[in-house]
Amino acid sequence: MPASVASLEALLPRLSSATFDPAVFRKTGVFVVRNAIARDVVDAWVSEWKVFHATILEKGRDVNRANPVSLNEQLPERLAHMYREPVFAQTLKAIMGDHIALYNHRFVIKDALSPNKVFLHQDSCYHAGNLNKCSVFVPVSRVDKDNGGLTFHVGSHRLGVLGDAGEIDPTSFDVQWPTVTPELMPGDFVVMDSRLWHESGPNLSGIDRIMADMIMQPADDPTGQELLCGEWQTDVFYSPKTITRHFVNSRILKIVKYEKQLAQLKADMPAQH
Ligand SMILES: O=C(O)CCC(=O)C(=O)O
Ligand SMILES: [Fe+2]
Repeated sequence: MPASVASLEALLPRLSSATFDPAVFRKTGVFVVRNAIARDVVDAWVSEWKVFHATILEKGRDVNRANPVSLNEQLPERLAHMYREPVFAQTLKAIMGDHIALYNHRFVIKDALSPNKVFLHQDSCYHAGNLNKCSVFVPVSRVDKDNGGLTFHVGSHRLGVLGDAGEIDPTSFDVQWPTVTPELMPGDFVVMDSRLWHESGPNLSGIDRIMADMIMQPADDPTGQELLCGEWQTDVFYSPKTITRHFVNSRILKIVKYEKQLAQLKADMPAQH
């Protein structure tokens, strides 16, 4: 085992604490900040989620076909702007500097309509702009192994962007990273380097697993959506949400084209008896 991986094992007990430790985070690529959000703020999020979920479930929600855990529905006001709570940018200053912006804010949920596992992957290959982004995962319910909590492959961000997007085979590498599946409660949050490998199991307990996934980055990135602290460090911007319009041809455009062709071929096939 490389010495750097042996030293990661030793860091595991230190990647979860009431105080963010940037030196540990740089090596591990993941850190759990415990009990760090004001109780009244967290309670308001939890109760707003309960009302929202009851009402969307009543109507039946539109499950995202490409990524079932990623919530499509428009969030109510307070949940839509959770990322503005100062503790998040304040924490990230230690690794990103004084000027920080939002890249994307969404919810990733495992309820009765999206209970399945999420395969091992890194997020960076799906992002536009610079590669120094972090996810801040904020639980709005209990999160543990039984309801499909995230497992992180500690230190794997060191391999950088792997150059393709999809399910990673961890056994194919010479180096094996230690894994952690932290139990989380509302009030905690996780900081994860977007290059870090992560996955999650199915929701077996049936207790809804609800988390916000807010991606933050230094404010010099032209894909910034909203300034969180400091000042903008760029005067050019573009939106990652409509990225295909900037391509004459691309992998995404090809997949869309091939899927349409496949659906047409299936529709044209004589019925099987
Ligand atoms: O919600 C999960 O368990 C994982 C979601 C995730 O990693 C993603 O959508 O990129
Ligand atoms: Fe992910």
